[in-house]
Amino acid sequence: MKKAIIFGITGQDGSHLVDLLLKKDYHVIGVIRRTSTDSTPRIKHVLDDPNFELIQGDITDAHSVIQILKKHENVDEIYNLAAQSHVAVSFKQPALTWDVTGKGCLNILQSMSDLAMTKARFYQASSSEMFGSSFDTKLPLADNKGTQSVEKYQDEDTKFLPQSPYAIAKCAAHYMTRLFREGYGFHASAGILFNHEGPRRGEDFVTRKITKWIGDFLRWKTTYKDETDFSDLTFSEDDIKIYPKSAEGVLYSKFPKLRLGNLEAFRDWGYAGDYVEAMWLMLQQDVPDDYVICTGETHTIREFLDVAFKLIGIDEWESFVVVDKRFYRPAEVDYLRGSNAKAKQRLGWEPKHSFEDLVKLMVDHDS
Ligand code: NAP
Ligand code: F7E
Repeated sequence: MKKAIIFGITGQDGSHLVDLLLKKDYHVIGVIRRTSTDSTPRIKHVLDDPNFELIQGDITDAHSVIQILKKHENVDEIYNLAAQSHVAVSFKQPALTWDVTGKGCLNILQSMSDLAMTKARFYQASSSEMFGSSFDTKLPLADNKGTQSVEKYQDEDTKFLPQSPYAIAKCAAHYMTRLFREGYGFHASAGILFNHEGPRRGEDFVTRKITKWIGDFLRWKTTYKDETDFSDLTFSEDDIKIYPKSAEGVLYSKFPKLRLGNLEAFRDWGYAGDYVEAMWLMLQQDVPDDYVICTGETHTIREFLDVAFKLIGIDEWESFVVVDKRFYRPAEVDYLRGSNAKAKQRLGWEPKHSFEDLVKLMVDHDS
């Protein structure tokens, strides 16, 4: 039976990866940091699995990392998914982000080196945020009208121009992973993953913030009237109001509008369940390497709103949303669209869910 350690077990990806590895008959050790409230909701369903165990540790504490690895020196695979992963938060807490997202990776790699764990394979969760404002261009074949437009994309050869403390910390961890691979001969790979989402996504990332709001809004609406009829709503600057006919003693009820930041950025959004498969595949290769994992499609936040609101019967979402400058970032990543040609060719990996599937999955889950 193969054995794997997952740092970041309680996060979105950690929870999908443990599902995948248990299905593949691994024994999985999940590293969990001490928190004052329960951080296991995403992994509740595996806590009693005999092939799963939790161990306490924090990747910023090199001592705790080396003790964990020492206890499991014969481990086959180590996945580092632990991070302060919120880009906007990284502008407010840059030093913490550096310690967790950057140095945390070094703490694992250095421990592997100190313990001479040359057999263990290592995965680093790198990010499309490392590209920042950088992209390459290609000319696609002209369409049947002879029109040829330039396509912007990022792949493994695109240079990094990070735009946030988060992205800078990820670049450091990425280069450290490469150094341990090329300098010390470790089987260390980095997946440069573009945004991936799903029902287990943290509620302060834009996709889940939108679908969670939609679910809460529908539940509020149904309390008073039919959820599919929106003609009985009125709108003030910050709120949506309803005047119920039957609810006794209630003159009106109000629900806060959805407050978002920049709606113009483009993201290449995929489904998290598909992406953990790519992480595993990278560690099954004879030769370690770095891979871009993405769908190859890009959409703005406006387009996400279009699809999500249409699913609940609203064609014009503008009056339900407030653009709030508080959610703007000091520097934005305007355009992300990956090319997954290398992953397709070498790993045989492809995303299984379309953009529309993803939005529906999330709206259905939250409604
Ligand atoms: P996430 O939901 O934010 O999960 C992050 C995980 O890291 C959580 O389990 C968290 O534990 C843990 N963690 C934070 N600080 C830690 C520390 N000091 N010691 C040990 N563990 C710590 O992130 P995700 O979406 O699953 O992403 C997984 C990884 O992929 C992250 O490294 C992220 O930066 C990277 N990534 C994500 C995406 C994406 O679109 N999701 C794309 C590219 C790269 P708590 O539960 O205790 O907070
Ligand atoms: O923002 C805009 C925001 O926070 C996406 C992380 O998993 O993917 C994620 O980083 C876009 C940005 O994800 C709101 O300005 C508008 O343009 O959902 P996000 P992210 O920053 O792309 C990468 C690949 C990672 O590696 C990260 O770990 O949406 N946006 N309004 C908003 N974003 C948020 N969070 N909240 C808003 O209200």
